[in-house]
This record gives sequence, structure tokens and C-alpha cells, in this order.
Amino acid sequence: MSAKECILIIGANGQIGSELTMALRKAYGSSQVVASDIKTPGKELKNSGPFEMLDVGDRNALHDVVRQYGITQIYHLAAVLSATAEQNPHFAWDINMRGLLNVLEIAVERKLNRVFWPSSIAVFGPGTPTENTPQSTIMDPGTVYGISKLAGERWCEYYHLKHQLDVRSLRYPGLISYRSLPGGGTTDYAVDIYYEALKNQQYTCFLAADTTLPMMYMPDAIQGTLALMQAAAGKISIRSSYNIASMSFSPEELADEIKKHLPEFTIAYKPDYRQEIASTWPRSIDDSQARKDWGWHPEFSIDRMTADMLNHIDKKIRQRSFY
Ligand code: AKB
Repeated sequence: MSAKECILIIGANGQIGSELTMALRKAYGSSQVVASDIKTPGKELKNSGPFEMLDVGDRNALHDVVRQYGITQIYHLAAVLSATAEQNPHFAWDINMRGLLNVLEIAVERKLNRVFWPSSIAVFGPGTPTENTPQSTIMDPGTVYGISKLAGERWCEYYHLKHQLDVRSLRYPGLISYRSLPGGGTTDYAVDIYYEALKNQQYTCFLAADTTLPMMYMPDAIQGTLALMQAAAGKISIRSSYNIASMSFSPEELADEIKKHLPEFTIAYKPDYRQEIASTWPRSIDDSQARKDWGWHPEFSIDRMTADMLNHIDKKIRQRSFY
């Protein structure tokens, strides 16, 4: 990326956005990275570089920000996640699709250099092979979130083929982090559990004990996103979205890891509507294409991640800065 690039992050306050913005500011300089969201940012985002209140559904407002800053790349992260989307399907469809189409259209109009848009393991469905799910396979998502992500993947590839737009994407698994909380996802239990283990030594999980899902620690997700976006265009053979994987575990296995640090911790299971969503998703993912094309290589295992999560969340709780 040249020194003249200027990056816009849409959805910068979210779980991925808050960390990705800081990583990009560190890598490319604060003034080169414009954070934006519909909600007021926290101190770290606000004080570390430019911030704009921006609704990506408002095409004119998006256009103004892109023109004002001379934006050359967009990371469009704003979306309604799986569990919330099932509560309000038409709202979720509108938010998830309108924002992406606005970004793709403006990227072509303004001849932007690169666009990043996240997809998800939710693009897979009950007909997909659940173990080591291939890059290219049956995709029959049964959730509105999954349908919007699959449609988004097709739109990304379409804009690449028809308009030569350099759009890149990753199918994120459940993301686990201690800096920002996720919101409205089916995999959110894997973050909540750490807070509850430290605060109350007990957690009631909304998924069944043996629900194995692909997961990833946020530092790997950030490192992977930067690696994908910095790779030479000739290395990118997938223009829909890349499978990426790190670890897979069930709530019971995660609880066992936590018990190694907090032996008094107990877990109970009360599956709700999110169980139905999780049951249609893969248990593990084949990410060999990402490894081959642009060198994807995660670092964290469940035990290293758990030690790091407990350490940081414990500090947050002591400082009384948790949610
Ligand atoms: C969700 O649970 O909705 C997300 C995802 C897997 O895309 N974390």
C-alpha cells in the first residue's frame, strides 16, 4: 500500500472494527485511517485519529466522507449478526445488503484501490459437509444473516468480474476478544463465558454442551485481515470470500479449559433459538486455499487464548471498566 492511501473503516466501534482501526493506525499512521460508525466512539478511537459519524445506508453521506478525505480503501464491517437478524429478518437484510451495495457502487465510481468486506461461516447450511468444510461446496444457509452473507459474496465477485474492483473478503468464524464485546451473534457465548467465569464462577450457556463450532482469537483475525489486504492482487484467486480457520471447540471443551485456571467454575446448559442456528453451521473449516494463496497462518490455540483472555478480563474487572 502506498503512503498516499487513505482508509475508511465503517463500523469502527464494533468488535472487529475497534481492534482493526487501531492496528491499521499503527501500521499506516493515524491520519491515514478514518474511523466511522453510527454510534459515538470510545476514547481510544476518538483520540487516536479522525472519526466521522456515518450511516453506510446513507449513500450521499458515504460519498461525502469518501470525497472529503480522499479515501482510497474501505473496510466495511457494519452488519447485523446472526441471532439479532433472526429476530428482525427484513431489518437485517436491509442493513446488511444496502450498506454493502453502497460501498461497492461508490468504490467503482470513485475508482477506489481496494475494499474489504467480512463474510462468515454462516454462509454454510445443513447441506454443507460439517467437517473440514471445503472452500467451494454446497451453500444453503438457513438464516437471514447467512443468506445476506452469501448474497454479499456473490455481489463482491460480481463487482470484481464486471468492474475489476479489487474487493477481498474472509469468512470469519466466531471471533473471541477481550477489548470489545460482540453483539447479537450465535458464537457470543465464547466471550460471555470468560466474564461470567471471573465475575460469578458460573455460566449458563445458550448452546448445548457438544455444539462444536469454528472459532478464532481476535489477534489472528486482525493479522489475517491485514495479510489478505496487503497481498499482491495476483495472489488473490478467490473473489467471493476465503475460508479461514484457527480452532474448533464446544462449550464443554471451553469450560474445561477455563476450569484449568478457575477450578471452582461451573457451567450449565439451556439451549435457546440460537442452538438451531449453530446446528446448521460447520464444525471445522478447510482453509488450505488461504494458506496457499497469501500465507494465512493462525498463532493461537484454545489454551493460549484462554490464558490471555482470563488475564486481560481479570485486569478489566479489577479496574471496574467491564460492561
Ligand atoms: C455470529 O455468531 O453471528 C458471528 C458469525 C459466526 O458470523 N459471530
